[in-house]
Amino acid sequence: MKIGIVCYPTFGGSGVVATELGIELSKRGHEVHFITYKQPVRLELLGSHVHFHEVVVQEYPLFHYQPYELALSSKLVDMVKLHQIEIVHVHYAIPHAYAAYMAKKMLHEAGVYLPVVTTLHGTDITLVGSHPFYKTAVEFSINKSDAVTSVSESLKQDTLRLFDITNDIHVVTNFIDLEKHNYGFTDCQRSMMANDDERIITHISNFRPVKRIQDVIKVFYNVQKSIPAKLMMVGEGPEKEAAEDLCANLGIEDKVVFFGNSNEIDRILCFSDLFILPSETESFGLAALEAMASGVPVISSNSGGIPEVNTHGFSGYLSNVGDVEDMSHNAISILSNPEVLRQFKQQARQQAQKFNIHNIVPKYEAIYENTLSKCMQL
Ligand code: GMT
Repeated sequence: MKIGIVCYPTFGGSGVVATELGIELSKRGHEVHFITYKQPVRLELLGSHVHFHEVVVQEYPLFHYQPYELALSSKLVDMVKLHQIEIVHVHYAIPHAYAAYMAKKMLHEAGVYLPVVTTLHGTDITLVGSHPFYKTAVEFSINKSDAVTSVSESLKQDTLRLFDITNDIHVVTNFIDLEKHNYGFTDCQRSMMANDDERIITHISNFRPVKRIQDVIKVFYNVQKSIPAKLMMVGEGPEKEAAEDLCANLGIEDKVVFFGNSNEIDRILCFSDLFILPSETESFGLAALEAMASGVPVISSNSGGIPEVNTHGFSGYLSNVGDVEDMSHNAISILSNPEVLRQFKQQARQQAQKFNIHNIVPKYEAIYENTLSKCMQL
């Protein structure tokens, strides 16, 4: 198939999922065209099966807001015609599903039928999409998509609760390429980060309020009082400065490393002993899955789709949002006993197997094929 993929090319989970999906589809023989404003961060492999088409928005002083969705829908029309793209898969409803619908309409005028698959990722529904400013257009474009998927059952239920949805929503969970996460990798330069007797705790996110990164620091503060430990904070975002201040106020700044955004997530996870994800809400929690794939157990909140990813007492533990005491207690219970830690690490890796890329990507292929054949019959 010739498949167009529209996504945010930045460090967010939806962009990572879209990129990994495109790479895997290309390995499975499909021709993949990424259409977005920048080459996706994890897309190193451009080749005969993977193409990138840049959406350029010309700055014009009259516009207070530059019209990205207009440029995107024009680019989609042009690329579909030029490369005979058969189906387009948009990740994150805003504004991608809306722009794809416009492209579909324009192509229809030219006698070309373009089926659109929309994947809902989380904040496009729970935080941003359901806001009255956007709701009408988001609901419309979800209902006009030829197929809709969501990354967890929890997100599907949120979508049905927040919008008036007339379309079916298929749950296709996020996935992981286990071969990219070298469990048992020994050359991970752990000694550069911590002493042998110290445990390494890691958090990776976009440091937005929804991630509750102050809770990460507070849990770490409690843990390091009884177990020698270091904290790795990976990412950039609006809450970073406040988190640095909190570390200074608690007197633990020498035990916390702020990395910024990193392309070496697997290297950092390789020397981590525990991952903390205390989010207010999370449709899935891809970062937790990446941690588990590297054999890192997860201490998380129990909100949204996280319980579908992290199993309490097996791959880690779940607590109520904001229950720092419970999270600290759970973290200490895993880290204080080497045999318990070894077992949780093994179970975390086992849990990640449920989301093996080789089992999930065929589900998207089946959706593309069904959508294409349904559209042929119209
Ligand atoms: O977590 C974010 O703020 C970024 C956001 C995104 O658009 O990349 O993540 C969402 O999609 C990810 C990939 O499907 C999910 O793993 C995250 O749980 C989801 N974030 C939220 O629901 C807050």
